[in-house]
Amino acid sequence: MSEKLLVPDIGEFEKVEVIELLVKAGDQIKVNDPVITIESDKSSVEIPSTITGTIESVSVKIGDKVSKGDLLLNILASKKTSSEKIIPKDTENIIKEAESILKNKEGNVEKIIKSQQTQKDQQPIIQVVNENDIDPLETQDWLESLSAVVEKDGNQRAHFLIKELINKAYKEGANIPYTQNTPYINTIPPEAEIKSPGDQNIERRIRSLIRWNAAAMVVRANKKFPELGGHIGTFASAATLYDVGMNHFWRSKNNKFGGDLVYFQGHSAPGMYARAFLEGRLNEKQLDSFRQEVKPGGLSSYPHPWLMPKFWQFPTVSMGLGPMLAIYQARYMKYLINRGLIKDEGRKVWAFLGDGEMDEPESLGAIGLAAREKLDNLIFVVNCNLQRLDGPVRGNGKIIQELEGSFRGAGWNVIKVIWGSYWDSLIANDKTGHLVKVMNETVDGEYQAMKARDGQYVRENFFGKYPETKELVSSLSDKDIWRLNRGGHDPHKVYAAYDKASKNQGSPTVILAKTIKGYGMGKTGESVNTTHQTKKLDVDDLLYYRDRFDVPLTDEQVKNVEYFKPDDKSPEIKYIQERRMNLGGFLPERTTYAKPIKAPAKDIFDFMKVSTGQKEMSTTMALVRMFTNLLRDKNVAPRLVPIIPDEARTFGIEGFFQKIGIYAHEGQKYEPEDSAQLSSYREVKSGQVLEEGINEAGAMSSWIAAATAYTNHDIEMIPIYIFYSMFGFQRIGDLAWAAGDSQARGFLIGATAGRTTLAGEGLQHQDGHSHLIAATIPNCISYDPTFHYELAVIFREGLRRMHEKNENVFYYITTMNENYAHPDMPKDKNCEEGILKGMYKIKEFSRYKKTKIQLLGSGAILREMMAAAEILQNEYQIDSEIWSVTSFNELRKDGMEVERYNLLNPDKDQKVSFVEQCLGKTEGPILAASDYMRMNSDQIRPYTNKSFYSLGTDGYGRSDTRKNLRKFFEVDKEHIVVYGLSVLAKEQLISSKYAKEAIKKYNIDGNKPMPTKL
Ligand SMILES: Cc1ncc(C[n+]2csc(CCOP(=O)(O)OP(=O)(O)O)c2C)c(N)n1
Ligand SMILES: [Mg+2]
Repeated sequence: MSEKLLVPDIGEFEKVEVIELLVKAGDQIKVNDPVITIESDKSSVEIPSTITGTIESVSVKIGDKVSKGDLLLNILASKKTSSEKIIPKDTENIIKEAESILKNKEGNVEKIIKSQQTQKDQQPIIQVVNENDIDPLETQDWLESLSAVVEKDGNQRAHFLIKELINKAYKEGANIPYTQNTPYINTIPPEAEIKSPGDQNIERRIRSLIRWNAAAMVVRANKKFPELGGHIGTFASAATLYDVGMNHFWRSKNNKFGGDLVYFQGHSAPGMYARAFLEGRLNEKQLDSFRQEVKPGGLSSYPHPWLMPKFWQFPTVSMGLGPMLAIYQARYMKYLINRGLIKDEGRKVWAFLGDGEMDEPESLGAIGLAAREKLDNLIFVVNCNLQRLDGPVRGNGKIIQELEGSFRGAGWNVIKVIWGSYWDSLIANDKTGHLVKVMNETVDGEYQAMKARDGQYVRENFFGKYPETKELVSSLSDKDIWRLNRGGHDPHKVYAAYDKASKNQGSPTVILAKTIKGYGMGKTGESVNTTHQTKKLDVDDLLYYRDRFDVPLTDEQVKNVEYFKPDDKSPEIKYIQERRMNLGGFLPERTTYAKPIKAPAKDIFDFMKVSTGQKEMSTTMALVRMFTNLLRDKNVAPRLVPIIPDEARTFGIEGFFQKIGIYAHEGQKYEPEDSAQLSSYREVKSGQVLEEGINEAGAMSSWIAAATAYTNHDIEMIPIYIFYSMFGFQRIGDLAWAAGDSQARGFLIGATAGRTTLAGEGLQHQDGHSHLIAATIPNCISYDPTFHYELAVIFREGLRRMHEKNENVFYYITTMNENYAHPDMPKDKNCEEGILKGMYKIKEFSRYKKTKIQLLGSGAILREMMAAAEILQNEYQIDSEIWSVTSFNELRKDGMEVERYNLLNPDKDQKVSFVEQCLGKTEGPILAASDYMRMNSDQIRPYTNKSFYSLGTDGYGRSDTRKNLRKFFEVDKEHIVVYGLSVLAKEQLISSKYAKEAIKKYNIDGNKPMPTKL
């Protein structure tokens, strides 16, 4: 039966141009195959078929303008498709998911019953009632009823009743929020702890050696060169947290398994090196080159993949970035799984964070996303040693309780590991609840001070607070009291927490582990405010440290600060090796087995190398057209990861919503308001677009995860993050730096770029410096193209270098929203090379052969240069050569290198910079301009011997028309003419009267202050 394919609802657009016909009469097509591409002045989008069959006739041609309801194709339908409502592809998945949820629910009931049974055996924790209690007897009644419920029906029932009571109270008007906190005790009661299968004695010995060697490497480095620095106290507090993970939980990448991903706390790096030393991965010489990296083979101060590319996986030392990067890493892992690109092997992302670090806004900034996305592959371990660099994290409060509230409120599974095993019996004997009361009441400042003193002090100031607690420890000696350990130093408690965290389903987990900063460092270094800075230990401290951890070294060896590594055949080394082999290999370790992606054939970009004729478009739109084409390349298409922070419509890429879908782990549970439209908002579990919301830091973290998938998941991906250029480097600069360190590969697109090109948005939005910030990152390659063919050449080369040749660079490309016609790509064979190196000659005016000027224009301002050149020729008989500068940054890099070579090789043939190769033999001075600060073009000033002048957009942006803005910043064609004439006069090539006349002619006010002052 013959059916008609009509233009669907395309939103507010009408009379939209057909720019591509993707099918012809006689073709077989299926539902969803794209048939034509249409383009409005803002965006281009493919129209898919809703009919399967053979095309009888095509009713439109390129250049036609179409609106909703117009006829596109007549199709001989092979199935009755059009009249049936198309069932979205995902429906089947949704049904399957629903079924599996139902199944799980059944299983959950059993689990709940089981957990109720185990809970039954647990001791209820009795809390002492508040001092403000007006009726203690009534309180006692309620508490006893509750205890009876716990005993008879278990915790779940008790919890249910409490919740009902709260609801009731709320309805009756008592709307005081229910606390997010639990008492200041461990989340896992002793009876529910899963026991470690490890040999505790041997593990303690190994841990002691790691502690010793970690401290020794810092002390030795600082003995040699006191300027080197380093940290001892942080790892001392975290050794058990790392060791339990290393011995029992963290699985390495190997040929059978993708590996867990661990973000180590930056300044605990010495501990990781010390373990690698025992594992035989590093030798003494390498330990001795800690923080001395200039000679090859040194160990970097902190985790830096750039400096130790086979060891470190994640740069974490700029605090606050690790937590965000880990969350987005876990989310990206699920993305790859849901898109079917990697297997679901139950891999985990672990992130180690300091309690002080949690004050960074970024640290908590993305925890809501982690819960929303149900990232049960994510485990945070916050080492709560109660101290940061200067002093207590929360002297007057309790960091663990505060973090518990924040994480629980966000929907995380919270496991508190506060007290060690020695406390178990005391807590069990706390029949009156006064011990928990003291624990709740004591603030972190006091907890810290206690560990800087001794057992007697703790007896008096902690247990001495109430007669009941004093009595509780009456039979313990001061030494016994001192031995009461903190949860984070107890391998049993840590094991139980890790085990529970690893098995948690449906939410991310945070482990809040209480420890002591500088644990074991004695009087000078333990729990004192200066612990963080301690990098030298004197002989007495070292002897104490040795004795504290029973390190088998003689006094002499201690005095020499010798490392200790047992014989390879010793039980310790055998154990450590065996544990790691059981877990698949060593960690951290950075490898990649990703296959390169073949760059698309050149012809995929051919359409961008021919003139657009009369048609005007922005480079942003040209980019979107290019993406649409790339999505037709079978190698590239599945690997593209478009990332957008809520600006798809700004950049005209909302067509991707339907075409490749927005990633949503739960699919789409609602029918979108615009479901009838072609670019309707489509969320899907296997969606390709990462729509991050108004969240540039999150979007950048996603980009980093995708841009390093080649090493973390052994799959090469092509992330393209498109943002308002002003909210790029300036906003997320430190993450971009971390991306460079991580050896990220991918594209950053600074759209709506330029100080005068984005006209109406004003000061906050107009970027005149992102290229300069981009230039600070050594492996970031940046371009400011003007025409669509430049963009095509740059993009293809980026794909080739990064994703085919696996160079560890990333690209920053600015695109604009100014519409103009794009010319043919010049036929000159050197054009392509010039585009990539940073400049090429685009036009020459040589009618008069008297006076000449070299005009260099970049991005949006190139067209002003071209217009000015025409005026100079026609009205002033000045010839010119116009150069399109695609990258001042790349030209500068070349210039620096050439200059350096020449200075270091004064006796050899001197090289010539690319700038000089282009301009050296040309006539006349140079006038350069871009839509960025003068500093941008000034970058190449040293690399040419010619006179050089620059124009730019220094100063704050403001809103106005493009024309007025360019006039204000003096980068419009009239100013270029005036400045050009003035430059020629200054160089004594023409009389100054021409410039003077032009100033008058164009109404230029010579007394106007610099735009930087306005
Ligand atoms: C963004 C940032 N600011 C400052 C620092 C310097 N710094 C390194 S460690 C540290 C204190 C860390 O305290 P905490 O997070 O509690 O870790 P701990 O050493 O106590 O485990 C500071 C201020 C940094 N690395 N990164
Ligand atoms: Mg701390």
